[in-house]
Amino acid sequence: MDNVEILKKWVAESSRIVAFTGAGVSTESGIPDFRSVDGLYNQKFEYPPESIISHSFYLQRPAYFFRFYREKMLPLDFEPNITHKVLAKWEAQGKLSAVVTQNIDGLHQKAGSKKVYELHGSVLRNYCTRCRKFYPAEFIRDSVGVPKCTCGGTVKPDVVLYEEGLDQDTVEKSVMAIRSADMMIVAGTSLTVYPAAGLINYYRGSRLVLINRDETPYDSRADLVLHESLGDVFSQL
Ligand code: CNA
Repeated sequence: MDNVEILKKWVAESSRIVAFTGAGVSTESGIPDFRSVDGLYNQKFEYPPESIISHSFYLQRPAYFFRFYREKMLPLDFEPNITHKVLAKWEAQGKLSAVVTQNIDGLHQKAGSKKVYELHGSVLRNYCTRCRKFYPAEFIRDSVGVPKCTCGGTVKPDVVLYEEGLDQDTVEKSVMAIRSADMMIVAGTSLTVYPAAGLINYYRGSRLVLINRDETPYDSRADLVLHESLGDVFSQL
């Protein structure tokens, strides 16, 4: 049996699949990831992208932060691809209990997934840091310079920047879903960003599947590894 056949069999036999996804799930929708050859980290900027999207940079140079954010991190007008859609279908069929994602693009929900734990937040939610008023992503896109609320406060995307902590409630729900999963599919992530990557350690089953074009530090721990394009794999499922 080849790897995709094994994967198909395991999916058919499972009823509490958890998908743990990263930026690689959305590259086939047209959104660049961070670490692929054509990803954001391999493009030339005045500062390393890791610095620009850190909390201290956001505080020190907000105008620069928002220019970069609008140009490179605000992926509006993109559509879910086959991977997002298959995961949503499995949830509707009662086979998948949750998607735990590092993505901030909202594409899992756009594909129809309901239970999505967004470890790193979402570009679709934005709040005034002073009065907590909500703003949609279009407000950030259409603003100039540092986006300001009517009260004068800065409107900040609900996205977890480097140096910022994860939302505890989201982490706890993710851990609960992963702990009770009978299969875990890790897809499109380099598994280098912590603490998110460490959540894999909560999986206790024997069907840990890694689907990623490049190798990851967890390859040797997985029960099945596919170094393939997600679109190629998921279009067969
Ligand atoms: P990453 O470190 O850029 O890794 C992505 C991985 O996906 C790489 O190892 C690639 O080999 C793999 N990959 C890319 N395209 C495909 C494909 N079509 N098929 C199979 N494998 C593929 O991204 P991570 O998610 O691991 O890093 C975590 C960061 C990236 C999170 O904080 C995210 O918020 C952030 N990010 C999110 C988005 C988004 O929301 N779409 C985009 C860019 C970065």
